Amino acid sequence: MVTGVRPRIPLDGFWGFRLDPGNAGESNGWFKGFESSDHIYVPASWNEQNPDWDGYSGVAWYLMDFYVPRELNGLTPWIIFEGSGYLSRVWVNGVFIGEHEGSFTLFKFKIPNLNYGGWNRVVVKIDNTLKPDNIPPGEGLNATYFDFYHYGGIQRPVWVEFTHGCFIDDLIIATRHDGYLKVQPVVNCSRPFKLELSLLDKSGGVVYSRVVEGAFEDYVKGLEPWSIEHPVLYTLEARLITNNDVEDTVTERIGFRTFEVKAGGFYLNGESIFLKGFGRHEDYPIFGRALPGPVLIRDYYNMRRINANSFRTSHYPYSNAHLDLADEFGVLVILEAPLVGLREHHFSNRDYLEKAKRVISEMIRQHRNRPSVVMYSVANEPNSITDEARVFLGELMNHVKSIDPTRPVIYTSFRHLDDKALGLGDAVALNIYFGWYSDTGDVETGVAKAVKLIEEVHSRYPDKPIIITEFGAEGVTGLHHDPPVAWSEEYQELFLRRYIEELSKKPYVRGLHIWNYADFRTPQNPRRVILNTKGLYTRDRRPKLATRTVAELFSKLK
Ligand code: GCB
Repeated sequence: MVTGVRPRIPLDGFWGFRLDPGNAGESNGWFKGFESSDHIYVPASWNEQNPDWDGYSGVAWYLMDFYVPRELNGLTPWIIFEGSGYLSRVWVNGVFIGEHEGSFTLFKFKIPNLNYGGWNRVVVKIDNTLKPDNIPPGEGLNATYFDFYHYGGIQRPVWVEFTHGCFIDDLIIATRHDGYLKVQPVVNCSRPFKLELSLLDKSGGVVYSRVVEGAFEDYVKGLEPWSIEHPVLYTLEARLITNNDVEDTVTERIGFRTFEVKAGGFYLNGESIFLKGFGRHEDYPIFGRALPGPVLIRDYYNMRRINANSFRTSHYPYSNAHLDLADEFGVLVILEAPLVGLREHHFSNRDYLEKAKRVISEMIRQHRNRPSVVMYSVANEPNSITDEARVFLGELMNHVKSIDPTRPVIYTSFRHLDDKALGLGDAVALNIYFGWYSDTGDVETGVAKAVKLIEEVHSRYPDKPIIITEFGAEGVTGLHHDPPVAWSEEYQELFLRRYIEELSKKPYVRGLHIWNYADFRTPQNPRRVILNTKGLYTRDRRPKLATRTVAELFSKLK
């Protein structure tokens, strides 16, 4: 997503907060302001900031007062939420300005009534009630249709930003490693305008410039491609000119790279690449569904140490900061929509399909210019054993291609050979747990079943590479046992080692993503010890026994 070089007032910090279990705040006028002695930090989930809010998933209110300097008068103000929810309703100075559904995509509203040279009040009502037609769906905090904690709140940054009347709303950019560059500007302006574009290298030198009035494509000479080893980024700067005045300036960091899926596998810049890495989560003690900067940095260094080159944003699109670092570190990302836990009733529901398309559009719009994002996943483990499910997933995939034809698309399957949609993706993505959920305690039988399964899948879809998007076993940190029995760190190590050794022998398996990078919180459930402990690292990022093995095996996968 482009960043405006614009005046901006960050609203991160301590906000007023109040739970509203009876949903009475709106009729009592809380949108003008409310009495409360509770405090909360934004961005972060509310749950772990106070033990009393931990298991709360209903309505809650946020309030922040902010000062706007007089000099900004005459500009157009926007309030921008990078992610909050599940439902967010927003008022500024007592006036309702908009609402948004979904926790993981950016949204913004124009503010019609800002006080300049004075104080302003933003009030946000969040409703995090889990319902069967939410994205993702569920029926309560411990009755989710998915295996991660249903955190709530304003979980990503919030800010107020100012534009002129004419502004650059977006730049849709496509690149290839041979220097191909395509830019489609989306400009909001009713007057004649032109755009001055410059491409800058890391040191700020202009390597290409051009004046345009609309979309164009070109080849830029002398560029260094973006790759895993050398993730070279350039800054595309666009200035909007009307009557010789610069009305707006935006920038986007881009990289020149080509990613393709062919029968032989995945190709980055024309070279075959094995995707090794993880499914992950945004989950951290106290912060909830928000990873603080130092943890993100640690995560990327850990992934580098362990020789991973990729991850999937299971099971929702991650924050801008998270994915900015993927661009910087040269990590490939499968960007997954928050469509996890879909059941039969979703597939027959046209309104749900439209809602799913909307969230996919928002996700792609936000992250499509990133070199790190190489593939989309439209859903995780839909129960796709009916023709209706196949049609539904097919529509989602067509929707993706209609917005962004430059990237391959998959969904991840747990119904395997019973899955009616398996061949629809550009690659086949399987989540496999033989040796954990079945054949518990017997890794060899589990691995043998996994091998048999992929042989059968390959014989059905010989033209599609296979990526195992999940495989893993619980490993409770500090729990040791000889022989390796289920739940011990030794069992987890054995499970991962044998899966990687055997599955990587198949030439058509071109990706192995361990479930999961780190332990993460789950609903309360007899199969979970507060956390899902399939992490290779603990929730606070300490390594488990299996990390050394995985680092060594990953180093050999090419
Ligand atoms: C899966 C899900 C993932 C779970 C995992 C598990 O298949 O995709 O969300 O956390 O299994 O550990 O059961």
